[in-house]
Amino acid sequence: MSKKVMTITFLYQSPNILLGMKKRGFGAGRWNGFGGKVEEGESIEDTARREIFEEAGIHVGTLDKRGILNFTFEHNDDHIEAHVFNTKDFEGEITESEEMRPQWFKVSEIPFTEMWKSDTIWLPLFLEGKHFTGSFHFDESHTVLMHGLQENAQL
Ligand code: 6OG
Repeated sequence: MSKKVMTITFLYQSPNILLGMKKRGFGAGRWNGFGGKVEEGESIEDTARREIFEEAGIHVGTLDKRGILNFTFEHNDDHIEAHVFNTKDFEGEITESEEMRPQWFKVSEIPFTEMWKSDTIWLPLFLEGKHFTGSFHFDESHTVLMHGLQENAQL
């Protein structure tokens, strides 16, 4: 099993959340947070900063680590360990990139039907300000076959 460590970062300050429409690669056609793979020699937080800069053109301030999620798939050996962050402050102008089209949403208007189905399960905890760990197992059409999710006092 090949494990890939990845980041997912949101800019969330109730009632607004910044999502990006993924334009290419894994998860294309879905709204998501910003992020990608941790590269060799990079800390996970460095990755979160680099990816949101590459994908949305902004430099972010304090990053709040909010969750660790494990994603596995019935049809292959991939294992994604995703580290979920929130940030409330940023510098620069939010800009569309080749990979992402950023857009602000009201929390009440988050487009869950155009996101990973598992987001419906864990994003509510994120929005409530909780810390969490979870595991999600998907079939080939990205339906969630099994999952576990727990709230943690801290990570
Ligand atoms: P690149 O491979 O394009 O980064 N990602 C997921 N995000 C959510 N919400 N659910 C999932 O369930 C995900 N699997 C991966 C991590 C891929 C980006 O997609 C995220 C990265 O931010 C399976 O570099």
